Amino acid sequence: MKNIDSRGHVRGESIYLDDIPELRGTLHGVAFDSTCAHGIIKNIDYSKAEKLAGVIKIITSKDIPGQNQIGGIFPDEELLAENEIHFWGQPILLIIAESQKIAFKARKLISITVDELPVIVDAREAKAQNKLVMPPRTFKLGEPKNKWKDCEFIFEGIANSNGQEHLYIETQGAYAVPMENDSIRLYSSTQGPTAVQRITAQVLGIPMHKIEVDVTRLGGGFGGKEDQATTWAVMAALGATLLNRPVKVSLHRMDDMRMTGKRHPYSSDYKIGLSKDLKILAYEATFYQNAGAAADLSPAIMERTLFHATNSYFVPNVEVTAYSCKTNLPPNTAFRGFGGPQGMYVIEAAIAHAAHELKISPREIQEKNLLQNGNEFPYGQIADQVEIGNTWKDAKSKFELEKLEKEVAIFNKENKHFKKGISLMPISFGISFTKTVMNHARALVHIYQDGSIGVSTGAVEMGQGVNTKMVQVAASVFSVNANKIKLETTNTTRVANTSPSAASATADLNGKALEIACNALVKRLIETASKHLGIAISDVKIQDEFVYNKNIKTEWDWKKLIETAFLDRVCLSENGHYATPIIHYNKEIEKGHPFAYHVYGTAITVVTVDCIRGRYEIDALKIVHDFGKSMNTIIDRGQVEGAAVQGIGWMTMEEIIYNAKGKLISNALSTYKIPDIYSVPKELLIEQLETQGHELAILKSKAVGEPPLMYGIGAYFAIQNAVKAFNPNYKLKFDAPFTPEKVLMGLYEKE
Ligand code: LUZ
Ligand code: MOS
Repeated sequence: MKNIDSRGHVRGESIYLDDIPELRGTLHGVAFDSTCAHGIIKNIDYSKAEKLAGVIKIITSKDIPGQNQIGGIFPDEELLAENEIHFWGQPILLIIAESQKIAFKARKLISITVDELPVIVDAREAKAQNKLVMPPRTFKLGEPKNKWKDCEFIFEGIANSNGQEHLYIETQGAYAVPMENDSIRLYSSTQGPTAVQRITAQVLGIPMHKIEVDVTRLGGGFGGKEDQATTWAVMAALGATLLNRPVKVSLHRMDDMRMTGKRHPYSSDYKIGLSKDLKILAYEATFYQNAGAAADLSPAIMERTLFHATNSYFVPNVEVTAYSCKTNLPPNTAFRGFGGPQGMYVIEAAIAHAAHELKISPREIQEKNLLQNGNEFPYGQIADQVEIGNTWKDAKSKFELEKLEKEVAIFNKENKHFKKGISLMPISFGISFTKTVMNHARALVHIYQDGSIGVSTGAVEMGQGVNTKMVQVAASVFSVNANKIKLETTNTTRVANTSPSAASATADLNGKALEIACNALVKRLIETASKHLGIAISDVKIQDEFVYNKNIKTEWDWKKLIETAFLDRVCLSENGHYATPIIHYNKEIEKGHPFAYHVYGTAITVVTVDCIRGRYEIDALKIVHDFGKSMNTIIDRGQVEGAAVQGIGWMTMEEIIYNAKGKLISNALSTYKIPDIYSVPKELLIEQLETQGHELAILKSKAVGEPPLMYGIGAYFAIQNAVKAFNPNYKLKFDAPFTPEKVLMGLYEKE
């Protein structure tokens, strides 16, 4: 089935926040933000700005009717800074004007004096000063401390990975419209409508039922709108409440880049111990997560780093510890993979390090330690239905790995100024919110009396195709044509208390809820048909919009069935609720079964490095991916392609730079490079693993949003192998992204 949005997208008719027609009298909000990263506000002078024609109001923290508090996990983040500033770009005032242009002009007229305080931008420095968001956490399996003496080889080192800008095409924004009786309708470009509703209620000091959040779709989220869409929605609602007029806040790209958090940079220590036959006997790692100036989702992200610290390998003795370090950067936040990639990168670095010293290919180590059924993860879950070995085997055979390796070797022998590198990257990603209580969803289904169907769920469409999948679920349960089904906007009045669309789990959670609702309706319809047609309930079947008696088609079509049920006063609406079974987790002992299942895959990456210029191209990315039984191959392949390229961007070229004072230097698309059409792999092959799929995946079609991002990690090691092929003096470093500058330095590094 084609993506239901493709026609609208291509014709420019799809509705994003800025496409919502503005009501007469709509005002525009722009944040005035801090120009230093840490300090105490001494004085703010906005008298000139206030007098500018078209400026309606300058809102300060004192105008907030409820709590000046937007923290999602911990209450540690003000909407508008009152006294102390914690990061460069922190909102201090909200300017409301007749147009955004006027508001921007007014912003330039505001002056502020701040008593500056010391700025910390580095996670390890924050840890040294004991500035932590929360106490550290440790996952442990076996006894690594006692195991080192049994290891034939031990290697230790440091691996750093940098942040990543979400760069959703649609920037953050919201539009608030005052309704009667102090209610507000809030259109928000958010992955988490309920989070927006809850925090807005808190800031305005009103109950949640006064706020209706409505989301048609997002122009991309990638995690950046899981928690941080809230800020802007709350600002719009605050303006609308104080002025009783519609208020829109829609961020300029550079404001968005400066004021919002990104993927967390990590600096990590690793220690890996291997036996003579290359079994990983012990692994220790300490992760220093750069959380930024407030908790945001950092504690949960830190947790997922620990969950994925051993990637696709079984290691019998593991001890991994993570610190969430408080710095003066914008609060870092969810980003596709949610800390998982940062954890996986470190063990891959440890393996690359070991292989380098032992003068073997990393894949010999990788292959010997792949996870198998019955293995225990460091957090206690027992691996089952493991597919990593199958994807690995398939990748090797389908893509003729040995031939590829030979070609690379020959190329490197024959070429002086160009070198190729190859790597393998296995992935295993746990599916479920790691916080068990978040794993539930609801769906509301109406069958209208003409037989057409309206579906509302808690899922937010952000380009990932979840709405198309929801249509497929309803169409398959009802056995009707997809054109009978309309996907409604995501709206907190229709579907309440939702978890954000995140964790790759949106189609599973909302799809299962929808399946439950549809099945309940089908049951009622079957009873109706049975009663009127005199067929035993067990013999009635609805198929392809007809009622069947056993396998014989009756006269009754879908329309007749619905009409009759309606006249029989049968309820044609249903609210389905789903909560993932099986999963549980005990934080006290750091053991449990947090994931419904895992997604597996293996990628082969081949690169060519230009050893004069330090530039590189990704020649090929060849993937065997475990889709389960994909319910929509086009959409799912699109997710794999997009995620893999995003992962490559993170590992190779996207370089977020803050200076020592905490100012974002890579603050626009001229200074922050993301993969373009020239930097995607020249050859991108995706093979589906033959598998039955998993019962807890919707229609056995596994979650696909985040896992393939981690294929991109392979690019780092492929480039490194090419650099090694050119320069025997190159000293192994794990400092992503591997930018052309770093490649060049590596190519000409001396003994
Ligand atoms: N968000 C969240 C996520 O709140 N919890 C998670 O476990 C998660 N995992 C991936 C992406 N977003
Ligand atoms: Mo996400 S990182 O699944 O919002």
